[in-house]
Amino acid sequence: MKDITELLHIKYPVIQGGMANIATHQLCAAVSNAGGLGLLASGGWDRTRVKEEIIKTKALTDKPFGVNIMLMSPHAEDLSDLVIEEGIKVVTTGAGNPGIYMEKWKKAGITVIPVVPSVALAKRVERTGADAVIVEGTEAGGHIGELTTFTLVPQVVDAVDIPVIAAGGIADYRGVDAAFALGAKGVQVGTVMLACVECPIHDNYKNKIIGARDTETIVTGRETKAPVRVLKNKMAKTYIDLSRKGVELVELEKLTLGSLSKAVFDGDLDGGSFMAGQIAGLIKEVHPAQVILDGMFLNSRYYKELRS
Ligand code: TUI
Repeated sequence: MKDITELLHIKYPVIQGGMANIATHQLCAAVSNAGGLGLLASGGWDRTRVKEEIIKTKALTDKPFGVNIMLMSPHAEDLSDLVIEEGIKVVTTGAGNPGIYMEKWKKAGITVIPVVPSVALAKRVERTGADAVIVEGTEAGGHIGELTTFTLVPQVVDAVDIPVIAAGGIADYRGVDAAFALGAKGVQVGTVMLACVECPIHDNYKNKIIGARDTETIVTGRETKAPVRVLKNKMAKTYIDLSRKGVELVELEKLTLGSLSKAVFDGDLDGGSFMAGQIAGLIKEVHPAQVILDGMFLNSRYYKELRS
């Protein structure tokens, strides 16, 4: 089985999560320049905006980077063609089954790595040609599945023959070593990159992450098809009340993305949706992307073994 670093032509076996409104050219290029695989997010953006971000990223790095396509996005179909036209080498997907796009992406020579929340979907995407899977546990921030990273990763490792990349709850070298011990060949990180210098979010968002306690996240919309993990605040309470009252899912999705923008751009502490994973409580300082990735891998026993 190919090593993730060989598959993706990167130094460290780490992918940065494709966080909507957050994973812009600044963050993506910083992670790629630091030796990981930076990703541009696409949730909430149309074709024109994603194309702009791709052009800006290409100007900031000559290292590989990828695009994440959030499959619930109304622009997913458009973006599925854009990545081919722009010669993007790696596509990750989230929030759905990318089956309908697989054939054309594979024909275009794209390395496709879907995020999966279950063994069943991991097996299905392997059958349709996925090169690897990102197995995301419920510890993650944003839209999540039911199972924990600790339980899901080894089950998927046993069920598929493609490399497994673990996500959800990983923010330092101990998380990396735990993921590798479970059989993963790489990790994806999101929350820890929110607290990186190059991450273009409001300071209130970064401060909320580094000030978070272990119990600070909550899952909104558990009764909808799109549960989302956020830091607790007034907005999270409003969302939970509305979804309990049975408000339509599309309305809740609009509310989610709208309030995410309020968090990211305005730092609106009451009205924003501060998506973050359970590992936020471990993150105490803001560092450059390079310092975060060096710390994760140079201290990792498994990475040292891999290199020796
Ligand atoms: O996608 C994410 N995290 C996200 S997307 C997002 S934006 C958003 N906007 C409005 C409502 C909800 C979200 C914020 N955070 N992570 C990857 C992920 N994918 N987590 C869970 C899944 C998933 C869930 C079901 C992947 C596939 C899936 O398949 C169901 C099926 O079709 O079989």
